[in-house]
Amino acid sequence: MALKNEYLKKNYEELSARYAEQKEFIQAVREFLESVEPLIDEHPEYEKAGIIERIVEPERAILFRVSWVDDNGKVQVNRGYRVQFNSAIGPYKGGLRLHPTVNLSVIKFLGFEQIFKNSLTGLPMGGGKGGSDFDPKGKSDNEIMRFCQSFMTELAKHIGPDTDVPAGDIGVGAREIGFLFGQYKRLQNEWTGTLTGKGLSYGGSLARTQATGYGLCYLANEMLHANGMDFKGMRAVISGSGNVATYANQKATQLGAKVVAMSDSNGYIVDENGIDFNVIKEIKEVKRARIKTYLDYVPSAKYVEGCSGIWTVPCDIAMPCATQNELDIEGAKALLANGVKAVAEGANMPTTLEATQAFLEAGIPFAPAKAANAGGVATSGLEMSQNSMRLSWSFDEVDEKLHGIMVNIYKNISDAAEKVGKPGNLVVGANVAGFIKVADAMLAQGIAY
Ligand code: NDP
Ligand code: 2IT
Repeated sequence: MALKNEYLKKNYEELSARYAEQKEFIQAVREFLESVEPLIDEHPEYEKAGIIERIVEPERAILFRVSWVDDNGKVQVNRGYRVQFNSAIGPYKGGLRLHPTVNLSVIKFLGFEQIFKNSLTGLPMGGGKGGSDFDPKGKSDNEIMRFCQSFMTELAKHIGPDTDVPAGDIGVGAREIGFLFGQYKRLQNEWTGTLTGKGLSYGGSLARTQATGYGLCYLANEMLHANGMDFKGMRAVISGSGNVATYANQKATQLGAKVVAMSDSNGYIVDENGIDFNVIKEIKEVKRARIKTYLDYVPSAKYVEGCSGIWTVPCDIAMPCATQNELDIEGAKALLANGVKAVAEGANMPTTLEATQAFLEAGIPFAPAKAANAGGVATSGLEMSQNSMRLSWSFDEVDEKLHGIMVNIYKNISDAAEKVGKPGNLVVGANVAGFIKVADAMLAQGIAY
């Protein structure tokens, strides 16, 4: 798809020249601009107020050195990032990613998408993202702790309960949030809910751990129903085996699907009897082991080296839940050839632009990340509310609110798609619906903001 609107074209060309090396960021912006084109054509006030020029530039990007001492007494240095992208509708909100592939482009694409995702939740949260190129794999608990403390020593200067509220993402789970929170509290001498995804004993919300995977299935279920389908009896393939994938497996199974394949960055497993949630949880949350270990528990399962082959496993619904651009055109072709009926993105931007186009052209219902994985940050928003009110809701209360939010998101994005003349195109619907609220808030708050 090519941009036709001159204003958008000019913005895209200038941005891709200015940040030529930031491939992931440019990719995320491209999809967004293509989606909002019909809206921009109809609303000259956005161009007049320079909304696009402003929305593609972060309000603030903080880059910092993170030095820490490893178990051998050696000094290590990593790069830390926090991109505070947009605070028009609420304090910056978004996860922290610890992975060797983290760079400014990755954090900017994640922060950019977070703006619209958070808007879709209906909760007052702006967009932000952060992280570091630190690799948690193979590090001891003490090394993780020292890294998190050093990272937070700088980050603490820039965040706060009404300023910026980080959470987890790849490589950041309950253990890391605990270390980060402890250091933040030590430095500020104040207990506030400045991080979400906290442990239940110190202000965390029930169901936050499950929220992204559950929310993904709740939204996917709405999409399936709207297209005369149901999880019941479906074969599902879920890539990844981290937080999102694990709980997507549990909920998809509860809803009647059979999850036949899951993966990590080394390879994938196939279990024709349906992958056992409890085994994955044990391997990943307790043992922190590789997915290959599944065969020690279920010897009848199969392990295949290399993660990209997972898309050759025949399935009715594919749910990429690992990382960006993990589902490319080759993967899409394999899925389509095997008769895939729906795709729902658990990870952020897991499907390349070309692969997304292939699914849309084939008429496959496709739930984009911004909408489909918004259940995690939505429940983070619910954690912030509980912290502010100094009370805790039950698991069922939070789960019910999460379910309501996902049903609402589905409705809003499908309505928005229809309104701009692209019925059924949820990529367009999610970008348009997420954008309108943010753009209108920016308009109301004036240019110098
Ligand atoms: P985890 O760290 O818990 O798990 C990540 C999983 O993805 C692991 O199985 C990991 O395999 C795999 N993976 C990571 N990077 C790569 C890579 N470069 N190539 C292949 N596989 C990879 O992270 P989450 O489950 O939290 O996050 C997964 C995705 O979901 C991310 O895109 C994240 O941004 C997104 N997301 C997360 C939310 C949350 O609440 N946690 C909310 C919304 C979106 P390995 O162990 O081998 O590295
Ligand atoms: O990508 C995401 O939405 C997250 N990693 C969750 C962010 C959050 O603040 O809970």
